[in-house]
Amino acid sequence: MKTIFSPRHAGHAGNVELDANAIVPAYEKPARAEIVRARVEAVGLGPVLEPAVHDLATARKVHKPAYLDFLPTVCPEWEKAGRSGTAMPYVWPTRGLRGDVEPRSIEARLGFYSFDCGATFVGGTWDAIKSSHDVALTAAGLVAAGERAAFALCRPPGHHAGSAFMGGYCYINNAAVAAEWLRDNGAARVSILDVDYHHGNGTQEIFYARADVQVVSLHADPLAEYPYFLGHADERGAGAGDGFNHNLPLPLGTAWAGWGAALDTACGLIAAQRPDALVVSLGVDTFERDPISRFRLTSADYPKIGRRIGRLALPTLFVMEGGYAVEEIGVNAVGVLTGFEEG
Ligand code: FKS
Ligand code: ZN
Repeated sequence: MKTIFSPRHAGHAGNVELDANAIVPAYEKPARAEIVRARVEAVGLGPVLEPAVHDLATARKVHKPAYLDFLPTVCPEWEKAGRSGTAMPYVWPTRGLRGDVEPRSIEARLGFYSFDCGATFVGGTWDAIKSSHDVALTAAGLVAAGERAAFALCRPPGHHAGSAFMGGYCYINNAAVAAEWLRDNGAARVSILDVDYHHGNGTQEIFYARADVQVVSLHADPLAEYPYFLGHADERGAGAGDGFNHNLPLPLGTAWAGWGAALDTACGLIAAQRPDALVVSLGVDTFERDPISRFRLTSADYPKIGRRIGRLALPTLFVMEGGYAVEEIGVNAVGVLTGFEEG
């Protein structure tokens, strides 16, 4: 299968994150994407191509236009305010505060358009966000044109980004934009399978009231794990979308026995939906040695994930999400893709 990759991800670098009790270098760093690309080349998965430049017309359907317009203004405004280094949100309009009045200052607008402090900005961040979006749409185009599968090697990731908020290293929801674009280009029904360790709260929020995009997610139980405030099993969709959202939360410490069984359940739900295309939010932070996660999948398990997804026999777009065990991220992510091709 073809991989779409943009070197422009690399400008999103040198940012820091707040890690409970310390400011540390961001876990979501450029080496992640470079190591996955190197592994794609090492195993000869297929050609690695740069994305075409796309407009934001589809992104403006899944995100609030004012939110998208905000993203490229962050760094210029941050500098105008006399600040330097990483721009990071730190104050939010939570319960009891006004969430309907957009403030003027950049510090406040960062909080207005986020749910946590995990979406940070440095000089190259907007260009990387836009390139990641272009990667997803270019790869979606390959699937719409008849390829059995394509790999969007997105960085930054997207599944925590909702209609009007960023968070958890995510800005534009690449998988959601791709799913929406596939809907507009011949797919009557699309399913999204999110196998990242963390619940894809942004993807769920975006499609929650829709029946044409089914969202199925396997993730760590939000009672115990980030993003904490969404991802429970009783969230089944709303209105026309009732019954089209499926959460399979799993306990911390889950290994292949429990995870593989949940994947089987998820694939059954997808098969029953009979979608015209599948978008996989591919995170490999389910790995036993991931530094920020607590599942116990081994490198040998990732090809099994790919084989199971391949058995659905659907046109499939893989969209890169998380995975922070940088040394093994290439073997694990590409393991899913080679497993898919064998199956
Ligand atoms: C360490 C605490 C972890 C943020 C976790 C974000 C996870 C992001 C992800 C994505 F796919 F989006 F990249 N807090 N400071 O892996 O779900
Ligand atoms: Zn994750």
